[in-house]
Amino acid sequence: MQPPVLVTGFEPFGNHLVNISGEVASAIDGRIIRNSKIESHVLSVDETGSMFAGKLIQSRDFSAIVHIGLAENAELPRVEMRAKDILDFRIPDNSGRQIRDEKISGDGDLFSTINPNDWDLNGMIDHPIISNDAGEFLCNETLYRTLLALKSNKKIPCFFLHLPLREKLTDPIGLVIECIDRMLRPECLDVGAGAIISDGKFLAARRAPSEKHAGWWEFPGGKFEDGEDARACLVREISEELELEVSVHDKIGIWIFDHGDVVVRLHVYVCKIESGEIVLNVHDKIKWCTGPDEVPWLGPDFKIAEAISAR
Ligand code: PCA
Repeated sequence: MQPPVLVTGFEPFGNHLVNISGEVASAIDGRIIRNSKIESHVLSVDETGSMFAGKLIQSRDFSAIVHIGLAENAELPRVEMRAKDILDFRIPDNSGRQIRDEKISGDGDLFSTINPNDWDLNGMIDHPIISNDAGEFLCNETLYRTLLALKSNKKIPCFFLHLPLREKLTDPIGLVIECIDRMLRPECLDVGAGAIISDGKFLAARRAPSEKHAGWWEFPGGKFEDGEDARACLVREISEELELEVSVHDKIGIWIFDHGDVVVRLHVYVCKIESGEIVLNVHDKIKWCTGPDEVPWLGPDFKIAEAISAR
């Protein structure tokens, strides 16, 4: 097992009788995600609560830290990327403390230690958005104090998830689990995938028996090499794999796909053959397709075939 994942939510505050954040945190206590057990705590909405995690991580090791809170005016879940060095409470906290326009440390804003570019946010439950403003109340204070305590240990992924009111969410537990999964999974590998189009058909290639994922069909392409962008990568990969010289045209889209051991970000572009005859170096068969259902695609390539067919 890996070290646990620390998840915190809050008690109700202000005129709220419930707080979705504390409920969700409690509901997932003890669950295991990618070999880490969730350890949940419901924090008091006051200075003690805001310091809880920062203190805990002085003596304990965690794989990831997720703070959850209620953003009463939000329409969508917010992935808070910045903790501001300011507190300005419109209402007193649960201990009666009301701070107006004061800095927390005076050292400036701090930033969450996650990389949401690797998260396929658009495909996640309840469509979370990136936010750079966690407010000036306890949620901001809590994230700030934890990031301050983490300053010397940037490797632990940590962020704050601000949830809207319960009725605006379809599956808050599912969303938090997805966020934790994203925090614990390996970083994305950038891969170019070429939709080689000729006479209105696109090329599918089957991976040879000696290759990983043998027998499955894919778009030709591969990992970016140092300094390459998607276009340069595609020109090189298609030359290596098929001995074709291609030109790279429109971008079809970007797909993030989790294979379990690796997570890939596929950059898909239309390619046209400029010269050469196909020689198969890593595949054992090709097919010119007109629709998405003609071969068994590897992982996300079916979705890509659908997107190409729809064009
Ligand atoms: N939301 C408040 C504090 C506790 C909570 O759940 C905030 O947004 O600061």
